Amino acid sequence: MNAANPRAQFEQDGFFIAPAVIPADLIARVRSRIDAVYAGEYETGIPPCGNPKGAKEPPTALVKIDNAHRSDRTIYELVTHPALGKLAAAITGAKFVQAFAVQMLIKPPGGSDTGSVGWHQDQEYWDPCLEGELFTAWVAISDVTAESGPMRFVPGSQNWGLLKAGDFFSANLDALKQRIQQKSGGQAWREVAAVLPPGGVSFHHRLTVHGSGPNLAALPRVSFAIHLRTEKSRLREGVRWQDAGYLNDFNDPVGSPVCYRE
Ligand SMILES: O=C(O)CCC(=O)C(=O)O
Repeated sequence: MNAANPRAQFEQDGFFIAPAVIPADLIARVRSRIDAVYAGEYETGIPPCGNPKGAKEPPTALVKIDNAHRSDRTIYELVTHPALGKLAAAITGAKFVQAFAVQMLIKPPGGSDTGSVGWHQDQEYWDPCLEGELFTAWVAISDVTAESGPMRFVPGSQNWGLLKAGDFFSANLDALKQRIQQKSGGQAWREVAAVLPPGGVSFHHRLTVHGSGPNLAALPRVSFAIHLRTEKSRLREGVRWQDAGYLNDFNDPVGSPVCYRE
């Protein structure tokens, strides 16, 4: 791991694991707002995608709530924290970094594979709408240990091209691995777990293969995946924002806040 040169590390591996960059007091405030949003309390009056009425019971499967930063000011503060934007710019060499979608993720304890995320490349989901330099900052809110089902990255897979062989929503990681390896032409497969303290952040390229297994720890694994773009990205010709699902219009400062500008 080349911690002294995050950009070189990101280019080589397709991901970079940073130490804690978000202050502990903000993480603590965000943690309580996650429970509020999960329960359906929307501070700004704007509901997130995928949780219209809120939930009464603790989750038993992976919870993925999109764009909670539009619903809650503390979560917006996390997404726009200057340390995050600065590091994102350093990793990519960008002049401009903007968030265009945010996933709030709760992986419940209990070891069930309903908490797993299947191997995939993020670009599989964005490709119909977006092109260019896109990547993700994944922020740990809880302590993400080897037992809690951390994200795992396949180093170098950002160079395999867009394979369209993954599936975020499948728990059959072995079958997906086989399919992806086959489509990649039999590339060597190695996995690195992104173990992170609360406030720690990992960054991954749009084509890096990643997934995660069940949470075998005692507490929920809680995080945000903040999807980012640089000035070298764009909405595809002919695509309209109203057809872009959970992706926020780049011209909407609430949905797509600017995280860094040179
Ligand atoms: O949280 C996970 O385990 C997977 C998240 C993910 O797929 C992403 O951040 O792109």
